[in-house]
Amino acid sequence: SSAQIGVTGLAVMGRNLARNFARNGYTVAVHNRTAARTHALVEEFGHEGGFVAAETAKEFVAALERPRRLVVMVKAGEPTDAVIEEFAPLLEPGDMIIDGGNAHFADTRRRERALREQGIHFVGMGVSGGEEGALHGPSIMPGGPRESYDSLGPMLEKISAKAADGTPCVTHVGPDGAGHFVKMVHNGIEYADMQLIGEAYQLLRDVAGYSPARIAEIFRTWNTGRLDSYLIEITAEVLSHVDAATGEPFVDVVVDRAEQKGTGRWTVQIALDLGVPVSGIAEAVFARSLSGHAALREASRGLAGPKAAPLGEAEAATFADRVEQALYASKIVSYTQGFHEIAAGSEEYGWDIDLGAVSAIWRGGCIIRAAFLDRIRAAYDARADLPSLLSDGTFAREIADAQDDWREVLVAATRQGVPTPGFAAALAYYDALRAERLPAALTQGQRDYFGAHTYRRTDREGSFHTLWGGDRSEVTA
Ligand code: NBP
Repeated sequence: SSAQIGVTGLAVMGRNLARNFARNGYTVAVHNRTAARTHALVEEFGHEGGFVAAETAKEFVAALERPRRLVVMVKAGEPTDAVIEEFAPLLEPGDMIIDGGNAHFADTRRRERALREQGIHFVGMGVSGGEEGALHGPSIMPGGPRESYDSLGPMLEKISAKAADGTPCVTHVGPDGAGHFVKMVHNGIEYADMQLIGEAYQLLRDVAGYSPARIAEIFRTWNTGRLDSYLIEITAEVLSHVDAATGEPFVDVVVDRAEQKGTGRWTVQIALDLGVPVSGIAEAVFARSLSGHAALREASRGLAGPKAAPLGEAEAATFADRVEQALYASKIVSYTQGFHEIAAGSEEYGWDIDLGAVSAIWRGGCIIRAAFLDRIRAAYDARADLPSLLSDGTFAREIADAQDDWREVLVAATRQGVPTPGFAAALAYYDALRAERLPAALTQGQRDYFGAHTYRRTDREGSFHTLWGGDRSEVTA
């Protein structure tokens, strides 16, 4: 028993994570259902560090020093349960099973509860950064029992990404499903970021009349400012790429139907359950779904509407600046909504999640890494119980400065018929929050009319009902 950590499940993610541990000086036991993968890993990358290849579950467990740390990197869902069923009987109290897959946090809660009874520490661990991140340093979001982090944390801190200030992008997020919950919301925010970037691109293309190559240059410029982020950077790369076969811009030869694996959808489903308005993330999920409805889109192609007429050169440049403002303001709203969901999940499940620490570990390694996250961290560090990111003075001021342009962009989009559900949902959220009065009062009246659901009054305590079918007098409910 010489290995400090073990990884089972050696597809792209597991293999690269195992290599990352080995490159950082740990001896890593490696195992995979199909042993060929295990041998291939050791053959190809054995020179990178200390690997112990295990063919069977028994050999794998025997190779690990105690308390055992066993990382599971298999396909989320039933495969994870199958692996737990296989390994749990071979483990002893105090050993750790660390699930690095994209599990649903409710599954993680269930698994944690079951394994706790056997004295096994189950760590649901969100990992972001794709295969490159897994190898060179991901952002890591471990949940589970606090004491497991004491022994696991230092290893994770070694292999994780480091923020610009050198801080490891990993923290103990909270008990049981907290880590996977935060990873889920990370992915929801990622969907929203991508949708907003997509809308900015479409506006620059159709309203400003710019070519993909020119838009790539604009994104490169934006990437030197407050929008500095991995997603903006790769957007410029994708937009400037030219298809070798046709000589056309790559973005023009790709079928425009976006796919999804499910974490964005989960973010919205859970938000609905928690009653948290994540309208921007929802629009991003729906936009992908709509894009995939090929037959529906085909059947709707002849519907009436304006055709975008590109602006002149000078106006286009002004418009591009406005789009940057709209994108930035909408991004603030997306993160506001995502952090609201984390706060609500933390409250519901008693996780006590430190929102500042979450934004800090997203500064490096993960897909949404951005300079912006440092500012979110600063906002929560200044006030841990910030009711909303929008109530932070800096963000409120930035939105105030951006809003005229944000509105102008939406006017242009609406006039020219360019769909901008993300920008529009973000602005509607902002305007709804700042509204003195909402039509929810009318909604309450309607509900009372057809269903006697009662309402509260602005001037007196209590619940009331109007006798709509009678003399319309008011009674106390
Ligand atoms: P996959 O999600 O493609 O899973 C393949 C692995 O699962 C193989 O090792 C396979 O073993 C194993 N496996 C399956 Br399938 N069924 C099994 C079973 N019943 N018992 C034991 N092993 C089983 O791999 P991946 O893309 O490397 O992702 C791994 C995890 O990391 C997933 O949960 C994923 O959602 C998550 N994740 C992925 C990314 C990414 O960018 N790809 C990023 C972040 C998180 P075999 O070799 O014997 O078939």
